[in-house]
Amino acid sequence: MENTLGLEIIEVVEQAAIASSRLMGKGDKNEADRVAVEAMRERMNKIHMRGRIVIGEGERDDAPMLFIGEEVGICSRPDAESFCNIDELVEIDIAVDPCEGTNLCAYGQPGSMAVLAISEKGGLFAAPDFYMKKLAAPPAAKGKVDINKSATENLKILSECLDRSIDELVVVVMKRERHNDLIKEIREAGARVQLISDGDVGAAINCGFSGTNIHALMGIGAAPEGVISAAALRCLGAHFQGQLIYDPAIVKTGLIGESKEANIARLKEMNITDPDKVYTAEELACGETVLFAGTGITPGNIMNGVRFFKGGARTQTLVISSQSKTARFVDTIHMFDQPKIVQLH
Ligand code: VTB
Repeated sequence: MENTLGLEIIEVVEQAAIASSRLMGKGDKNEADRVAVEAMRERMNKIHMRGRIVIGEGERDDAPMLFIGEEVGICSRPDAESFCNIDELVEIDIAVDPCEGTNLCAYGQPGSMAVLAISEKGGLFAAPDFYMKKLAAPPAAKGKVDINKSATENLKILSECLDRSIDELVVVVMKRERHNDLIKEIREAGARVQLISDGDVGAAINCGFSGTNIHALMGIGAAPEGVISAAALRCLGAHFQGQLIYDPAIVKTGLIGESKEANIARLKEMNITDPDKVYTAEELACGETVLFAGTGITPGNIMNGVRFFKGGARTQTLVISSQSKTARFVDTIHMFDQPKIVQLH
């Protein structure tokens, strides 16, 4: 799967990032997202594959494109039998976030990315559009830190695993009211906090690489993006745990409705009978083959953003593979003014 899809998947995230970056700093996050979705979908539909969106822009009714359940790829077309050997094609599940950190892009702030994760069918947890309590940490702390432990305890464990004192640790937390106690606790434990306004996928991935000066991500972000983070961290052998947050009183954003009971019922309908289950990276991205790809829209810690020049643009993409155990940084020059060879189909 990796060999045939790898390069094309890179183009999918590159195209989404280029589209969004044209709207960087324009103050319109919905438009920055819309163009990324459109570009991602257009490129995805040129790939010789049978893909299905498992994490996308939402349910069919309110998301016209890349909605959950949407089939993508040339071999999902109704006339596919005439040019694809359908039975021999592995069915692929895809989790996308065409513009992760839409606010960051809209306001020209660092850290927005076009991201996706793919796996064979059933290989990615179809997370509901809820929140998720997350804990990400470097490979050395994998399985040792624990989301059920307090931040103070986890910082002690991290300091042992990384062989550095607690005051040398940096924890990323999203600046939200719901995190006030967490931020206080981390500071009191002696660690330093990097507050971000948005974009916890990038922050989670930073934990997977040494040299980023980011040692943990703690706090509550969106659940679907948690699966994409988990896919990347699983491939990197780093730590990720996620626990669904279904009680609106905890997040207070109004985005997950008014009632905890109704949310539990919704989870039951999705066959999630233990709503408090803590998922590991390996459970959220359980497929045999998992691939993550992300292109910087605005500059980030480990990746540059899209840079335009006369007649083209330059992008940087991170591709992480569970199969080849590689994390590749792909630096691409896009020559817009050169004619392209048009592919058939
Ligand atoms: C966003 C976004 C994150 O979670 O904040 C969102 O920036 C949910 O949190 O990157 P709020 O509703 O409080 O804004 C993420 O999308 C991903 O987890």
